[in-house]
Amino acid sequence: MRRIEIVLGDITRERVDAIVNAANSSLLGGGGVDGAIHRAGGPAILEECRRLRATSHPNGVHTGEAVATRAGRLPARWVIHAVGPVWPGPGPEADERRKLLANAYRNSIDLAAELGATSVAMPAISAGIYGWPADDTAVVALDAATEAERAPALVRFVLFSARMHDEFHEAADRLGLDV
Ligand code: AR6
Repeated sequence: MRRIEIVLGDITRERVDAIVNAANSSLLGGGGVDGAIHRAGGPAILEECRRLRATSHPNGVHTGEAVATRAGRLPARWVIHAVGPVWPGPGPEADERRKLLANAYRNSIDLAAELGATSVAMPAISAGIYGWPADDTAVVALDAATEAERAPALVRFVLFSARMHDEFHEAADRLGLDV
């Protein structure tokens, strides 16, 4: 049985098998949750990201895809670096990029399952610096978590603000989810 949780908190403190990072395609760090994860986890995470760039991902990670590293000093075992799309503003381009956002959530959940994680914590991908509307990323995230073919037993959304936490709960209500 898959359980979905929605909590308010700092993802770097999560005691789960894997946490998801809202990264960028360079994998070389940034602000927001990416900056917080690298600060809290220490340089081992960036070293591994650099190794991935030097070997399997010379051109970076495409939007919608995800790769895993160990988690350095974090309580989690793995960090899954997912790349979400930048919000283009409303219109047909947003519909196209929404598929990439769904891929980012789905591929992260799938990779967590592939690693053998029984629990994964996820942030609101693209909803900060990349500007994606909070209500929309919440629906895409919860759809991905319910529809993923394989997933850890626990998928926990860890939201950093009361507003984002409320948006996820409202989306869960609209989708009729028991969270
Ligand atoms: N725990 C949980 N959520 C957090 C935390 C935290 N410690 N810190 C921030 N958030 P963002 P994006 C929330 O901007 O929009 C970086 O520079 C934040 O409030 O981190 O996908 C990357 O390198 C927001 O709701 O990611 C990329 O260049 C959510 O995490 C770019 O930003 C995502 O916000 C990615 O932008």
